[in-house]
Amino acid sequence: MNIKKYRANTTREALEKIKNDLGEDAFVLETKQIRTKGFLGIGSEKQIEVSAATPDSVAGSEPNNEPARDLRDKKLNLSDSSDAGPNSIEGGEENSQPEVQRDTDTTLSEARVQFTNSAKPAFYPSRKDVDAVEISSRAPRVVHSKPETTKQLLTVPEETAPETQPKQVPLVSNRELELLRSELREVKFSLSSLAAQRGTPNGNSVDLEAQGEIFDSPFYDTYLELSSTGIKPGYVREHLAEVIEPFKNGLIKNERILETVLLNTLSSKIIFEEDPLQLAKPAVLALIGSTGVGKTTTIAKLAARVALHEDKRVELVTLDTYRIAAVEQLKTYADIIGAGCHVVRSVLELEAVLRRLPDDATVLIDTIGKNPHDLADQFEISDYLRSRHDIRKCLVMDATTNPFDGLAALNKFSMYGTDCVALTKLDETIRPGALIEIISEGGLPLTYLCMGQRVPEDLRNANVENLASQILRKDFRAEIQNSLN
Ligand SMILES: Nc1nc2c(ncn2[C@@H]2O[C@H](COP(=O)(O)OP(=O)(O)O)[C@@H](O)[C@H]2O)c(=O)[nH]1
Ligand SMILES: [Mg+2]
Repeated sequence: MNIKKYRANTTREALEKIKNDLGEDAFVLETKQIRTKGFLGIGSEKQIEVSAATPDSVAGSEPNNEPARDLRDKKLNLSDSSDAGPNSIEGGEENSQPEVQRDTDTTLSEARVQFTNSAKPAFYPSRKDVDAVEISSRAPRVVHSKPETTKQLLTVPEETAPETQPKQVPLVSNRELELLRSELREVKFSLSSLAAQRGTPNGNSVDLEAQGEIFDSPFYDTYLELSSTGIKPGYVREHLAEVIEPFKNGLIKNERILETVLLNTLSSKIIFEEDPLQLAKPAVLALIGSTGVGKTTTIAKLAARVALHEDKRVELVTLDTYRIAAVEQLKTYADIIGAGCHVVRSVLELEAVLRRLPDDATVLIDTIGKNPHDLADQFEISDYLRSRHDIRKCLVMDATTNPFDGLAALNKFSMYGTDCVALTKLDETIRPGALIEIISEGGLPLTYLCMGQRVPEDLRNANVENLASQILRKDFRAEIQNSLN
């Protein structure tokens, strides 16, 4: 490798030297500004240092000589860069300014120089007396040299060696190695937790080898998107693993993967229950739950649906005498719907009202909203309701609740003998899947879905399709996509 470095006050001077020394076919490898040593830094001067090689030596670093030949056809212009700095190399065309990488540690700019005495392109403000060297209007190709070649390039012949040898930086620092090691540890950790999931609670083992493919396209997008709806990533992985083979066999199309995985996840994790109010024998339904989760509103929705759409008799009973407004709220709904309304203050009063009501009436009981961590004064009513198997107890859960509080509510309100769950405020969260694990683990069937304040429109019976379409709402997906990007 015959590489030489030339120093001069201007690039033009350096190029002249190169031309005289190496001939007109020489290649410029690098141009940089250096400072000559002075005495204790005094008297040091700025100079231009140009590294150049003859075509044979550069072509030799390529697997074949094609690029070198290509470059022979390209005219390159180098202007005097002593004013503008060593990196200021511009294209011959106006507004076209190809940048040449000059980092000799890793790359080698393949700019072939042809010296012309006539061309004087307008490159720099101070171009008046510059004898320009032509530069290609197209950006020169940056060639990544092989490690050995780089090493060789860094070995500068003695007579042209610069005062300060470029320092060879180690390829990987100790810190990077440490980081890599800790990342490896994390990967191992994740793999072992995956392995621990091989036996799922329902006995279906998850194929660990198949799970590896989950992290490849197109499965990984589905994994990310469904996980970000709040559905437990472990559930998503489990059901993604099931679609890998059908996808490979062409049984599932790419655009159906997400939907298929979601439907499979929901139907395998959640028990969906038919609306108990639709059964032949009208049911008595009590709504239980924390303050403000939507019990009274859901009662109004249910009452309106039964009374107005099914033209059946509806009786509303409220135990929520703690707030006057709560009684008024229920009475207002009862008036609009044309339902009976009864206010009771004790278990005895409740029992008396229930006994009086006709058998053909659909009875909806509104209970007091309570902090699930403070149910000490609720034992009487909870014992009563738990003992009444003919009264269905529906736990109302707000879908915006975080899973930990959801789990607490599910456990605490179980003292009422809760039989099913209504999920409200699905319209208020982009992570409607977050409570799915809680409901699934709790083992209670899901009965109703509420997704707004409108009575009775924003009420659906819970089933796989209704819940899936709520989770995949277009506006939510757009937000999820934004957050993923
Ligand atoms: N966005 C939305 N708001 C709801 C939903 N259900 C109830 N709400 C609102 O939540 C608030 C509390 O509802 P309420 O029925 O009084 O709760 P309660 O204390 O459990 O009886 C009210 O402003 C309702 O309009 C729902 O599904 N979506
Ligand atoms: Mg209420």
